[in-house]
Amino acid sequence: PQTIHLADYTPPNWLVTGVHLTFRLDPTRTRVLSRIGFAPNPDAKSREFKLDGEKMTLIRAKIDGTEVTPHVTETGLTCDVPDGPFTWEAEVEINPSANTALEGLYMSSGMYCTQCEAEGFRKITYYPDRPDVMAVFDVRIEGGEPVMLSNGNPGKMGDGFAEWHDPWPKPAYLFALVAGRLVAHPGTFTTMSGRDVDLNIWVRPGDEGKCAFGMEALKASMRWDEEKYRREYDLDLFNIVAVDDFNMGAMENKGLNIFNSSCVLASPETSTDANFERIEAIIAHEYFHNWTGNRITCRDWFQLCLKEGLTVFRDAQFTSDLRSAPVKRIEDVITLRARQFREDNGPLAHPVRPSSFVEINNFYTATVYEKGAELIGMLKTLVGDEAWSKALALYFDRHDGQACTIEDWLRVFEDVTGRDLAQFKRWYEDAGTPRLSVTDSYKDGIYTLHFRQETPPTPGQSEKPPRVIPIKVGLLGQDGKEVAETRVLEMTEAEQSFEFTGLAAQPVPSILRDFSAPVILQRETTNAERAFLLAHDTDPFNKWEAGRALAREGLLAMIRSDAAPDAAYLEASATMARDESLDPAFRALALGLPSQDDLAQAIHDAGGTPDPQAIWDALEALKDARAEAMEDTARGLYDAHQVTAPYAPDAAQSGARALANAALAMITRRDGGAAAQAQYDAAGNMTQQLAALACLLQAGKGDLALGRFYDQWQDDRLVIDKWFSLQVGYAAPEDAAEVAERLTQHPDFTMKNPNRFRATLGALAGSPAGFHHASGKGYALLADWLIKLDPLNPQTTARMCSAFETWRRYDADRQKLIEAQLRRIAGQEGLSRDTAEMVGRILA
Ligand code: HT7
Ligand code: ZN
Repeated sequence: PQTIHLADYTPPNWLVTGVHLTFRLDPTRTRVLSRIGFAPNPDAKSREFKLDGEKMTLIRAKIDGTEVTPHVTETGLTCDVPDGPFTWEAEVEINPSANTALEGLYMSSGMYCTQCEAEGFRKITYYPDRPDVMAVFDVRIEGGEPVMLSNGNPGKMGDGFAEWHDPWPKPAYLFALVAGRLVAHPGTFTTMSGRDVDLNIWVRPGDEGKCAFGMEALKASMRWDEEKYRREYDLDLFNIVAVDDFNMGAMENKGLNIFNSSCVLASPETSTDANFERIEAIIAHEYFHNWTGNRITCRDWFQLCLKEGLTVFRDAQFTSDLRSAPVKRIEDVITLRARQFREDNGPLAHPVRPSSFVEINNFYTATVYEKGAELIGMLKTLVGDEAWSKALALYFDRHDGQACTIEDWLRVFEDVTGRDLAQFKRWYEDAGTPRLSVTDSYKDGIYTLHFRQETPPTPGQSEKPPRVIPIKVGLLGQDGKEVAETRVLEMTEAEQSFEFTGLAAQPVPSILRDFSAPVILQRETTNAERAFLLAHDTDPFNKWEAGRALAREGLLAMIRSDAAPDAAYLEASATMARDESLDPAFRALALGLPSQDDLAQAIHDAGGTPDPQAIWDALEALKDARAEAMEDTARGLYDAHQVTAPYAPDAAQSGARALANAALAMITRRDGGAAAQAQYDAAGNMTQQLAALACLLQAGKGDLALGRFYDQWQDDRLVIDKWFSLQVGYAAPEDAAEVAERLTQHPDFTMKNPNRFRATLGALAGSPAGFHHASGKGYALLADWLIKLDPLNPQTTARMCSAFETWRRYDADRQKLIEAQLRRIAGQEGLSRDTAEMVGRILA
């Protein structure tokens, strides 16, 4: 397969002056008629005319009305064309029912829908399918479906047809079409300039009752973007459609966002508080793309972080404003470490802006999205809030309607601030997580922090010059009071010292407040100091971080040397949990323990070999010890945080439920499940029902409740996904693979639905002790299913291969077992380019 390099970018030979598409829908033989205006690009070096196109039959093609015979291959066509502007017409036939890859035009639950990012439009018709070709689209849909939608504003609607006009030039990846038996949950929004916009969430009949929350989230997003960034919506209509079969979370098609139904449908009975928060964030994310992604798009797919990093950053700001900023920051760092640090420290490490790829779908990664957003956050910290606002205003103004690069983005900041951002750009170009080690000293009222940065080599990159790192630091006195204002230290050298003067005594430093840079902080410190920061730090992130470090150190001692659970940790976390001045949501997060994967990475980083079973045992032992030490505290917390008001998925109520459920997990370890059973029986919402079920499963008392849960929810796919994943996630390590295998035989299991596949096999991959069980049965089962899925859905198969990315951390026996499975996958005849690339990189 061909590797594509950023350095080889050339502008398109031909520009598109307008697109007219007619769809004659048919489940197996859809006809797509295109009429496209082309004009030579003055910036191009060649006039060669090439269109992308895959998995379609060309019926006829014309240039300026005269039939032509292009040279057609598996990936597109070439044709002799005039020197100047001309009109291209083509008729192609495609088969949506046979499209199980869920890219291009496909069927989901009897409805037609599309997914074109990144390169799906080329499965709909022949086109220059690249993001720097932007055009105005007119679409006519024929086929008699009750609802027929496309991008933009509605045009003529008649018996059996619908016409749509999108006035905003867009790349083909933002094209969308949906048709089928759908019902709308309507709404309206009046923009800041007083225009009324019609809003709809389109769902399958029966799901109407799960749209109200999404609609409010959409309106809140529209208002927030106006207030925060002066960004107004620019069409008369904004449609969202819920689709059951979808490879990712959602897609920001212009005026017609398409969502995985799990990321938009919500009701208190069927969705947890975490589901609500995620849905709100994804609706915001896709809406915010209207400006960061759609109006200003990417020149090429190497620039993906330009739209994704910025939009993730914006959606995080939105959630922080609507809910709790510290809680959102802690949640984001937990995910960053779990997904991005893991990626950055393994064979799949790549820069936020990669310089080459085989299959772009493999680069919708935590690095591009989450680390991309961290880079935006660092840039904002470095330039300050005022310059940030000016730069964003200039970016929107200067680049509206353009397909841009990271260079364009950084130049805006250079122009606003006069700073040279060349060193900052390394963050986009160099993969790997910097290790930031720090030592300190105090003499004559001067406190000195000495930092050293080093980034380990990553695939294809051995040398890593120093980057600019914004390090937020606060200082606490021995009485726990702040003795200096939080300062942003700007580290630019490999080693650098910073002084704090006028201090009466040696302070306790609080370093990397708010997690101001995506680095691994290394500092020799004591558990006493960690406990002190947990008790006194005024920076919520570092307060949480101190508790997390205390737990981690105790667990590592238990794993390494069979130490007993750390009494200091148990004491400090009980005190924290009882502290009524702290937000319950924060306390719930602070009661969370490092994940099995975090601990495995920590052991590996320290030069050891993680034993997944030992990690599991230590976590279980600590949870048991804590449940015993905090028995009264847990009961007190549980009783005190019962919500009596009608259910609302807001920050306050979800925080209370999170704390009560954390307490319930502790209580269950003492009472064997009595309180959990009572909660299960009385639960009026999914947050409480699912938490109680999880406790019962953990206690080995879940069989009855599992059966009842299935009977109650068998007609609700999204709830049944939870039923699948919970059973795998709560299985004992030695049983996890068997449980997953048994579930793949269940009549409700289907590998054609990515949500169900992930709920079952993704849950196994996400349970380290079960997945890495010494028998190797977890590896074999996952490989079996990836091999089965690949011919149907390469994109989802390839993504799930990352379950194996940490394989070199483990002992020789496990490595051998994993390698054998990876080689078995790699050896499959006809393996997709997506999966071949992923397995190849993991094995390299
Ligand atoms: N921009 C979208 C990314 C995407 C995607 C979504 C659904 C299915 C396949 C996809 N490929 C790429 C989603 C986003 O980041 O907002
Ligand atoms: Zn996005």
